[in-house]
Amino acid sequence: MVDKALPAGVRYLPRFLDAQAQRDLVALIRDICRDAPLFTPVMPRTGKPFSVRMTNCGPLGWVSDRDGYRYQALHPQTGRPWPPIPAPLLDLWSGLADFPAPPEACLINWYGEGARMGLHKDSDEAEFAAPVLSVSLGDDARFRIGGVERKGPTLPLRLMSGDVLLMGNESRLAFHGIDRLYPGTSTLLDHGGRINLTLRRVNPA
Ligand code: MD3
Ligand code: FE
Repeated sequence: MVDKALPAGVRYLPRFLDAQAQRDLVALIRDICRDAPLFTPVMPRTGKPFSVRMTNCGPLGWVSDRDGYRYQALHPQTGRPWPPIPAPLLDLWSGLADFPAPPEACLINWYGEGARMGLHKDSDEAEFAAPVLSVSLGDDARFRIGGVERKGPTLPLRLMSGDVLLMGNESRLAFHGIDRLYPGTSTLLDHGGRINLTLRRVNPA
């Protein structure tokens, strides 16, 4: 089983969400994007645009611009607070995260054809005792996870629509990224592409 080869601290729940739960989430995300439009983040200093578009829901949202990476309470373009995290996602966290406080941020990543996310670690949070909970929707993607050092072996994992992945403990600060999409592998999204949701605790409980 692929599960056996996963790094310590990773919990992989393939197809945890059934087709109806996936459709319900897509409808909720569509509403969120009407209020908090997707934006194209840029790399700190260089200003190079990401190929992934993003938005957030929750009291805090993750942003990247020329000034750096950070969490903030307001959408960078509308200046409004992010919409709340929908109840089904809060329930998912309560059921799976094994952490006594709710997530503060849900980063919504939208991948079109050709979008990818380079190897990185998620370290802008102040609370690493909480896991990151990820939900994949739409087209399959090749995810890659390594260790806490950038060098060293990485393990590829094909993420599919409805998959839930929890990164806690030893894996919380592991390097990871998305190598590529497999276009046309899901009919969930009308125009194809992939959505990834990551629920995060930012501040200590
Ligand atoms: C492993 N997103 O938003 S989700 C990100 O599919 C991010 O959009 C990818 O990496 C995506 O930061 C991967 C799976 C994931 C999320 C967070 C992690 C894996 C992780 C944190 C630590 C280790
Ligand atoms: Fe990440």
